[in-house]
Amino acid sequence: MEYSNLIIEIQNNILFVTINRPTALNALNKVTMSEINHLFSDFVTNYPNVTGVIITGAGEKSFIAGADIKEFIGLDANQGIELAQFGHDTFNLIENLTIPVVAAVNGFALGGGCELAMACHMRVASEKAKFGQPEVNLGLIPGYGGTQRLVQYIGKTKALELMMTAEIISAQVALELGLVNYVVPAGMEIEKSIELIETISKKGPIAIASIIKTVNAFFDKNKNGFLEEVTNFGALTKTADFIEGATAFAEKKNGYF
Ligand code: DAK
Repeated sequence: MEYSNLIIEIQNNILFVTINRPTALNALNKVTMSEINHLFSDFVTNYPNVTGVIITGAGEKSFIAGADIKEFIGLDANQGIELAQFGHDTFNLIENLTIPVVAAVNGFALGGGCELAMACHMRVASEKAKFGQPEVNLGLIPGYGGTQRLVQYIGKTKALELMMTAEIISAQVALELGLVNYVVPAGMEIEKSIELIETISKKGPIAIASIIKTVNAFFDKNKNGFLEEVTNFGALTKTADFIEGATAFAEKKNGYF
């Protein structure tokens, strides 16, 4: 499918997604959200050889400056619920993808932008990046999973403070709070994201998929994460990846190390 607000490129089996609305600082309007949803639905079937995804924003200033505020004016409660549910469904597709997804945060990651970055498995921030959930300034709360994921990453104490004060924090503070994995010099965020994906792609892909699935179970109130771990561990012992990895170790050959 041709996308109007996403640029998609594949290089060395990594799929790069650039949110491309630089004149609106890449704000997530309905079309962009639909395109993201379309891209991540049936992703593994459509892109069987892709080993990882990197999401970034077009231009030098912004990753994503939020949901498109101009589209929210005049929404009624039902439309609000529908939009929020669609946002949740879309970001859950990213979170549950069985290959690593890294947000290369090149600038503002505010509101829905911070929420999208948090749905990714890892975040690499440029030293210029800024993070925040300033919805309260609009009389709103985060609507794309931010109230839940921010607590998961940085704990209730600071999450409540950031959401209630609408404070925008630097990349360095985001690192100290545990919101991002790395802060790198401006312009190096894609390179560092590639390095992470290349490291992961040398490991057994079935085990990587299982790590994502099992860790996500911790946050799923309908699942017992420990039980999931036992079951998923058992399932991996039958895989060719395990047999190959363990045999290579025993024979002192290069395996997944
Ligand atoms: N939406 C729409 N347009 C935006 C935008 C946004 N979030 N952020 C920036 N833009 C547009 C600006 O309107 C401006 O457009 P023109 O006026 O040139 O047409 C252009 O991008 C450049 O922005 P600025 O001129 O403002 O650039 P500055 O460098 O001066 O300032 C800034 C950068 C990031 C500090 C500023 O643009 C800003 O404060 N932006 C808004 C940040 C923000 O509050 N983001 C929204 C967070 S709330 C929901 C689900 C989710 C959400 C809400 C509801 N439901 C299901 C109902 C989530 C809400 C949010 O994300």
